[in-house]
Amino acid sequence: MPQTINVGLVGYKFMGKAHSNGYRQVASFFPEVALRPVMKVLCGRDAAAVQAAAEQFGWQEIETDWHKLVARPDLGLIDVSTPGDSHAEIAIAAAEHGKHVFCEKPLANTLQEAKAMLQAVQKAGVVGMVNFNYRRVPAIQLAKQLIDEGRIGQIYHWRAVYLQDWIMDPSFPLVWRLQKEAAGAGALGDLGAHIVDLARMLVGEVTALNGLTTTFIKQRPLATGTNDGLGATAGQEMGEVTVDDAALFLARFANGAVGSFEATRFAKGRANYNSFEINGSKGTIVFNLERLNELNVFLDEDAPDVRGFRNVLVTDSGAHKYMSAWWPAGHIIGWEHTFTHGVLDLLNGIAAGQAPAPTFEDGMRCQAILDAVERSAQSGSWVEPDYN
Ligand code: SOE
Repeated sequence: MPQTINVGLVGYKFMGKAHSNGYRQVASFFPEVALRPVMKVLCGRDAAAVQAAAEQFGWQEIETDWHKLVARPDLGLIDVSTPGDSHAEIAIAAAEHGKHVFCEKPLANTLQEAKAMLQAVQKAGVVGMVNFNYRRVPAIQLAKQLIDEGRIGQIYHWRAVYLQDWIMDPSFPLVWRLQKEAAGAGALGDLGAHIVDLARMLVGEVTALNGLTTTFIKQRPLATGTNDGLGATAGQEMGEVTVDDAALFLARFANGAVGSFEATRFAKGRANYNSFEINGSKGTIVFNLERLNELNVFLDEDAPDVRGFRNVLVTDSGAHKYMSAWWPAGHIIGWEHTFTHGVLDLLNGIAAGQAPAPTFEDGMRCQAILDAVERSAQSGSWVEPDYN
């Protein structure tokens, strides 16, 4: 009989749904997974809504108080899929109860919280993993492989944008993602965090940066009813937007590469445009989430007469990470598969007693970079991330 682990998930909206799908799919497609997740308890404050979500997603029980959830002796893994303002307290309490922790990105709302979370998992000796899901797009894994094999040579440039447009209407309400106390930051933390994490995985550590942030629409109608960004409606009263609408920065990496990063919610027509280009001494790699099964590459190693940019369809079960579990070559996968891949690596990591990347240490380092962007935006000068 395969070994199992009982999971308690806090949060049942957008991310709760995406994580639930990961737990549901993982053993069906990756039967070799070292620990099979039992979808034991779904947790949220509104009992009726959590009950409905538990039935929809396939959780056995519900709980309305996360303090009770993390104290349950039958649970081995706590998944934190709430807005950022509760990540630290839930994750720290879970670690103190000896639970492994899977936390939605970004790890925390502040660098101080991220450091406390890292300390808590280290002290408890439990696995702490952050769900930066784009690491687990097979095409991005191929980019990593090409870099690790030296096939694009020394990296000179990282150029990344993460663009959305869902809050451009000035009458769009002041949902939690636009409030600093709840979300920590705006486009910087929500979208910039993803491209920072990818840059750290693909290029290396950021040593210094110079950034700017801006808020184009400073007042918005307060949200009525739900405050979660999907079903929220605008009321009469106005409130202040306390996060950035856009953040841009230039960075230096430890290996000598230089990079540019842009995260915005004001790029008309770009619903979820996450793209990067890496230029090395022997090749170039281009990725665009809208074509997530493809990697565009230019490699000097090709014969000169056919050398040029080519699109690799990253769906080959023999050649491409995670793809042997899914469909025959050419049968593409989607955004939700990245969550299944994350859950797979998490469960294998727990079984092996080793936190898979991105660990809480990676999450803290990402937070240090976001923190540095905010400090630089205020001072107007180059700053160094505080990793200590
Ligand atoms: C909303 O901006 C959002 O869902 C982010 O929170 C996710 O992390 C990103 O993957 C897609 O956009």
